[in-house]
Amino acid sequence: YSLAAGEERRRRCRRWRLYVIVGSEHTGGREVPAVVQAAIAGGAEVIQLREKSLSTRALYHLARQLREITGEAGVDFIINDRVDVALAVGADGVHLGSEDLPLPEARRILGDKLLLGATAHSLEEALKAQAVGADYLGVGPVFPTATKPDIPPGGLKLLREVVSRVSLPVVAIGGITAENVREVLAQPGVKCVAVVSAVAAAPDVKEAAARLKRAMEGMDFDA
Ligand code: TZP
Ligand code: MG
Repeated sequence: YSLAAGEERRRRCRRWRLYVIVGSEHTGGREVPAVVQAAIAGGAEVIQLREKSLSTRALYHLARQLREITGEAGVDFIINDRVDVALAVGADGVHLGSEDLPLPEARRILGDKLLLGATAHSLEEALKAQAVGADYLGVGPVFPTATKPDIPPGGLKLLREVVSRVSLPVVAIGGITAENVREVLAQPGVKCVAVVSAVAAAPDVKEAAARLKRAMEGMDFDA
């Protein structure tokens, strides 16, 4: 039964095309819930709340609001770093990196319904995350990005390596814009892109998300 639950979780992630990450440092002073509403109106299918410096209570209140908005829209809601807050607000999943709870511990706490995403900056990290139970992988940075300047970009080559060696759904991240999204999704097996600044920092958030979705039109997601 647990195998079937894992397959169901991965199936859910494979439907994603546009994954939008929001946090108050990236919205240019605008309210995060308003930015999330606009991103969903523009076509985001997954929202991740990524807050690195709010108090737990403030994060909880914000996450509750986003759970309400995403729930009404039928959009998946993922919380970065915080297994406890994800459970508290009934989020759909958690995204964890190498400095967060180990994936097996997170899975034990979360039960078999919630999605567990992991960050991979290299093929080695991707293989490791798959081995310890991730449901999807965020792979990048693909391109240079001011949002994560400390990690050297792996390029499309990193995506190709990971997709050829890993069976989990892959979410490409890092420096992705409407200008380069087609070359990212042209890599066989890459069906979803995650963006921070291209949507959350755009002057017109809804239009920025819609522009990314339009740029994806006609791509063969079954390949
Ligand atoms: N992980 C790898 S790159 C990145 C994260 C969180 C930041 C992506 O931000 P942007 O603005 O879409 O380049
Ligand atoms: Mg983290």
